[in-house]
Amino acid sequence: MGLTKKRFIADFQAEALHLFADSLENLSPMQQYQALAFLVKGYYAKDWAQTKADYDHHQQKQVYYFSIEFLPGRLLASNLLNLGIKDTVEAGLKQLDIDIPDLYAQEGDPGLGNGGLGRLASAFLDSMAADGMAGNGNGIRYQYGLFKQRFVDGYQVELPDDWLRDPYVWETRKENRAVIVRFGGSVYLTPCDNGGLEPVYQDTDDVLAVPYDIAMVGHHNHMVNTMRLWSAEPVPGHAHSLAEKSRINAITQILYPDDSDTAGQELRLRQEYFFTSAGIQSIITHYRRFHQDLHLLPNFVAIHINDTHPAMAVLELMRVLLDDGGLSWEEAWQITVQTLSYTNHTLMAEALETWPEEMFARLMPRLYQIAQEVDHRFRQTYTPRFGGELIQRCAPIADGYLRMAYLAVIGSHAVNGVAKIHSELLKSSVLKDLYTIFPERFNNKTNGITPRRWVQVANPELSELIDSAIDTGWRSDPSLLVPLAAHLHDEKFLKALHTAKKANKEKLAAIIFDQLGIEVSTNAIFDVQIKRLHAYKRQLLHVFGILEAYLAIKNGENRPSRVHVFGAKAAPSYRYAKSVIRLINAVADLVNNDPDCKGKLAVAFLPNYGVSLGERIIPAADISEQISMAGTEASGTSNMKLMANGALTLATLDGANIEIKDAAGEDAMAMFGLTTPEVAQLKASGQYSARAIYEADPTLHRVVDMLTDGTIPGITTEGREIQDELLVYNDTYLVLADFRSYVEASHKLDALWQDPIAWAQAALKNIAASGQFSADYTVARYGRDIWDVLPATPVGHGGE
Ligand code: CJB
Repeated sequence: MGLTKKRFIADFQAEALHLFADSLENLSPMQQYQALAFLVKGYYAKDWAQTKADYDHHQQKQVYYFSIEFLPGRLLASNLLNLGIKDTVEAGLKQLDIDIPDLYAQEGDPGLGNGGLGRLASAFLDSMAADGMAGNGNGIRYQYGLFKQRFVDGYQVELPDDWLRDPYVWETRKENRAVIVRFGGSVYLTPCDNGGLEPVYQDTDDVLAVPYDIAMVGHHNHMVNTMRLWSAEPVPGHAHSLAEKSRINAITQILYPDDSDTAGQELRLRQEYFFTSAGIQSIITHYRRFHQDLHLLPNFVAIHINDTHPAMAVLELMRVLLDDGGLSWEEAWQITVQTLSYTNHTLMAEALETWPEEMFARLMPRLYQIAQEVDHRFRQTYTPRFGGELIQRCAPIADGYLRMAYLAVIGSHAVNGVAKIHSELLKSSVLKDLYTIFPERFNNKTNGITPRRWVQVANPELSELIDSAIDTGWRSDPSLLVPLAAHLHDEKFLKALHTAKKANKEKLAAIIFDQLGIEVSTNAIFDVQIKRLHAYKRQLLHVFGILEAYLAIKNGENRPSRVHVFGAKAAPSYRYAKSVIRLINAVADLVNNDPDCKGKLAVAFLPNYGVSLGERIIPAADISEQISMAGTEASGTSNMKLMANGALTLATLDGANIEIKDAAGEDAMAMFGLTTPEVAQLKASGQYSARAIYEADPTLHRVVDMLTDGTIPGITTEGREIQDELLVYNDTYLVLADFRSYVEASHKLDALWQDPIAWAQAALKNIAASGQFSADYTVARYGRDIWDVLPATPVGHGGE
């Protein structure tokens, strides 16, 4: 977009006048932000309309990414970057004497997701736009996003995230595209004119689904895609009691704050049907504006099921094709399977959604009928070849429950995991039986991230340094980072890399001081673990590493100085996770207030981790902790973001860590711990004894004792609970088993730190190898292998 600084300033002043009837300098930073955001919205409006018109005109195949979570992050800076006007606008803001970081910080960060899954969905929308693929998001406009986290006396306290209190500039309400979603009531089939049967609905609860569209601006390509989020409202003209109205509004009121366990919650089931039905209906309505023949749907539409939450897309699409489209079962089924595809994000048993038949039938009676028929036909078709036992194990309905992951696999033509190891484990464990039946459907799509946000926007210091070494091509095609490795022996460059990191550490240190009152030395190693708090992610192992170092320091040992930075929210009902939060904060108090630790060891647990805080922490990290028990973390994506910013990964061979190792090289990171087969074998043997390890390792013994012996003040209950999990319940996630090798790997990094050039070389290897994890390539692979949608913009060489 050809914008001059002068023109921008004039536009900005005009927008301020238009919106607030005042001049820029009289506006609050929030008003200035709003004026700027509206202006930017105006800058891309034409492209947005044109992109939609072009898709329709060319009847390009469109992807619809259905996800119950999206975490887009703040959009102003990334929109400016994608429009190619960020430098110009910032120069203008500077001339106007506006504090740029403060202006960006005015924007709210929509927390419409819990963690990795939601962020991935948003990265994919960003990348589809960048690749020039016709990609749409379909989700929920929660009135309250994920809770805001505070710490009170070290405990997590959850506050509501009233993110719509200030108008959200980027959304556009599209009332003309609203659809009705029907819940409950009863349904029966009656003969219709064409000789078939048609369903008659009685006493249904109807809800109006109103879409809010948000632009997904492509990178330097004039393409603007759409994320469509649905809001539940009473149907105008229907007489609703107050209670009914509030029941309707409740559907899109809150995001469930548990990223893996919402089974059995009726409102959650309503949410799932709500956005799935609204999405499918609006897709079919749009399709029918251009096509008569529903058989051709898979040529023009790909619908992706992001985890099982939208898995009833299988049933809803069948319903529309059968009941509204008048197709036969066989025809409808073929179209459905060809149109749908499914990504699994976890092997954790509690995250594999199941719904009680009774609840499902009550809320969605017609879908339940269809589910029964799917189940019936599945059993009938495959039992002769695979035997009743196998079929019973993987049928969509069994033992009184609908099993959504199985339904998703049966109703999709493609099923993928999110890292190589995860995709293999799906085939050998949770989806083994369905893999036996449908081997050709299974494939891997390793996750990706968007370096535009995580490097270009979040880390300008590093970005400019990279430009100076290899020019700017990497900004559009991150695989072009590979030649950076030529600077491996360029001391000047390595020192500059160190300087850039240090500048980011200064900024993070200021935030740590500001929020926690802790002064940290930027000469220290910044050791970062940022992710949801889960037992399997083993923040506890990290804490044990800190306690090991604490004891060493108390013992007079000299270690390189470290600052441990945590960011993690716990599901409000997840007791163990909250105890670990309390523990981390208590250890922080212990260490940060001990004069012996001054300048040597510090712990900073920053509250309210999310996309925006991640943008501050990640550029400043020296070490990236990716320490889940092998075989539990599907992929991870903070591992990729941290690597791209030059952090060295301290990791188990789990998820995408394995692919990071293959890309960056084993000497550029520190691997440790039991491997997935070793974990499986140890568990299967029944020989694991956490207590025996505890008894045999004096340091570990001491560390575990510290949980309850009063060394760490204020954690009587929590310390006991955690200790019991280890010694009484025998340490489900093998923290004690991996402790020794974790500490050794960590010491290896300490040793490397003593040689700043060697450290910088390892950081450089990570940066140079990080381009392959760009989500631009990931979605291009989805397009090629699953959706049959090709990028319109060349995506470079990151493909497999
Ligand atoms: N994941 O964030 C979630 N929520 C879930 O319910 C299940 C999985 C995460 O998805 C990420 C994106 O695929 C993965 O990188 C991560 O390993 C997984 O835990």
